[in-house]
Amino acid sequence: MERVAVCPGSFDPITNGHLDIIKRGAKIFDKVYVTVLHNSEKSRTLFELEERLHFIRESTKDIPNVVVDSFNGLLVEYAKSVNAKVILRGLRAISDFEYEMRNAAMNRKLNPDIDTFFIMTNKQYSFLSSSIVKEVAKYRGDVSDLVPSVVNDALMQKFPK
Ligand code: COD
Repeated sequence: MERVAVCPGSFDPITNGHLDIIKRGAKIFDKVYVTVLHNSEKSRTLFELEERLHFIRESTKDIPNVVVDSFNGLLVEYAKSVNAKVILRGLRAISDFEYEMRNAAMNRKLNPDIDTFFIMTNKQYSFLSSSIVKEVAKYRGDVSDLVPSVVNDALMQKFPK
């Protein structure tokens, strides 16, 4: 049976930390759906859904078993619709743990057939988040080694010198 995982997130925008988790996940699972969850309650994003999808597609185009997608609704419903039994998440620090534990417990309650699988961050990305990238880019700091080049270009356009 094909081992299918969903790597869900907001990806506003995708960073090298996300990409590291996606690449490592793609070595473990037969297929990884990298899916942007875009529920309207979520706070406003810097990039539109289509832009975020474009950045992920560009950054993962060399990984054949990655599929880029989007969904509005419950993550477990999406996972079921693509036959995924695993939700793949990255863990950075203890500060991630509580939030991830809560989500994993709720998802398991909603669908006990689906498990959450965590990959520890690569230590070079342990401080990296989409939020910190946006904040630094807003004040024209250099984030070029923290995000894929397509994202760096878009940030430079959004926040010109
Ligand atoms: N190193 C390693 N991993 C990282 C790094 C890094 N530097 N940065 C981020 N990550 C990981 C995150 O820990 C996460 O696992 C993943 O990458 C995606 O990160 P984000 O920030 O883009 O994703 P979130 O946390 O905004 O995603 C939240 C969801 C959209 C998955 C969640 O809100 C959701 O499931 N929404 C759908 C509604 C639903 O089903 N709710 C019930 C679930 S409780």
